[in-house]
Amino acid sequence: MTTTPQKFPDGFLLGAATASYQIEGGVNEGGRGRSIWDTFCATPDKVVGGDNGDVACDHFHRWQEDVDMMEEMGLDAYRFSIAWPRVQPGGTGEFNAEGIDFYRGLIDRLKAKGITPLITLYHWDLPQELEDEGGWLSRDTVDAFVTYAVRMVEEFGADVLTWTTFNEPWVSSFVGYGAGAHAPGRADAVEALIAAHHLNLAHGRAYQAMKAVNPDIQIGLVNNCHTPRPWDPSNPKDREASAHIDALANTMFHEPFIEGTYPAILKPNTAHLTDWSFVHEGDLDEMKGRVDWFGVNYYASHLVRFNAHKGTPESEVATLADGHKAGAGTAWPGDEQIEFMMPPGKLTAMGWNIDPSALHAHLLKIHRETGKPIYVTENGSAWDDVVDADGRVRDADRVAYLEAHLKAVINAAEEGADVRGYLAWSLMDNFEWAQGYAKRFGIVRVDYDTLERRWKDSAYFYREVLRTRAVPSADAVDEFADTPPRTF
Ligand code: PNW
Repeated sequence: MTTTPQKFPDGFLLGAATASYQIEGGVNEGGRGRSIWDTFCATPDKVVGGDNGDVACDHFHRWQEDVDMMEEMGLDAYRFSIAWPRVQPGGTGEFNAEGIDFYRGLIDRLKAKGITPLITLYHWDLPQELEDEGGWLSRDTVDAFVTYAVRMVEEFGADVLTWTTFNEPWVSSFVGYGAGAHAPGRADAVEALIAAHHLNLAHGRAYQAMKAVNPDIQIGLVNNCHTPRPWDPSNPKDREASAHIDALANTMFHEPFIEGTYPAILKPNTAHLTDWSFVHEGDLDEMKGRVDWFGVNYYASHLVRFNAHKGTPESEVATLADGHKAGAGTAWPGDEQIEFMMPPGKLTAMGWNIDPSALHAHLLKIHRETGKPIYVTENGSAWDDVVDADGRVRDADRVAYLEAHLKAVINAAEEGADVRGYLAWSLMDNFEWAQGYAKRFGIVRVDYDTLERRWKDSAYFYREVLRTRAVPSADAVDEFADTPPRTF
């Protein structure tokens, strides 16, 4: 018996996402300045294989073909980020016309092909000069960000309506300043909280200033969601541990913009570390109400437990299996007796589990807690893909992951979550941060020797999703995969 596939709601945006440092390359071209990721990659033992973004996918030179490829796939939307050091090399002062022209060309071509551009202003590539002056520990960086954001709206606000200030402030602050596994590689739990607060403040201030330039734009904040569940739901200590992780990972990055408060449990839970005096009077007023939508980046779910004797052999830092535990510090201030347990089931090449039910639950949770429109701004999986003798990349695991998660999104929308779109991570294989090029998230394969793009089966599957506005069965891939495969 066949059932009619569920359709995406009318007007639902289906697309793919990337980020500047992960795909552009051209780091010394077009007047681009240095970013903290250039520095981090040049520091020994920070990135697997000593990889860096110098060439990446060479999108800086191949952007036209890349947009053509998106058109052929039928994408409604493309989420990309602007490299701040490309448009304002030092992070303050002069803007760089050549850098601005690069993004103008990209936006114009997307629009000419009927693809809706979504801009992210900050996907982690802070200009190095700002880091040298204290980075996100300094309120001067907050002001610099506002200036940069306003200028970008002046340049592109007439053409682009959907804007993101920050991609995953939790990662920028807690992995970059807490764990030390991302740039700038600092490892201090209190610095992580300070950086997080300043990122939130920068969002609030930039929101106000950007709206003053163009009240029509819709400004969101994109959060990587952790979906902690207590290891033993009947154990109150495990439930508390899970609530602490939820507050640090999720609520801390939306409650200020809805209620004008930080989650109540954070202060007592971190009182042994800080008195939170870095939150100045009036800061939270500059956040309350200042968000139009929330982005949800979802990959995996998390099992959390209390352990007075943390560090036992059976403990696994499952969510941090992507190298975040390589840093000297912690990504979770106040986690002295909290640990992440390896969830059951198959794991992706990142060591992350596969749990579409947690995406479904998280979308409904964000809907309940914020009432705002939601975009799934990233979702995808890394696998050790191979090119078969006939040139096909039969990434059945990625297709199955996509199918299951797209269905979870449709179900959440049908149950009332105001989900407006889904952006697959990622359009193509790219520089996976501390994992370098070793982990492949693309629905299109990139050959890093020739820079050729080759559609994986997941790209054909996604093209079919776009054509039918529904989720086809993963088994049907052979019916719509091209032979010979599309290459660019
Ligand atoms: C996101 N975690 O990063 C980023 O937005 C992308 O740039 C990245 O390529 C993608 O996910 C895949 O990693 C994350 O610790 C980093 O849970 C860390 C976590 C989640 C997402």
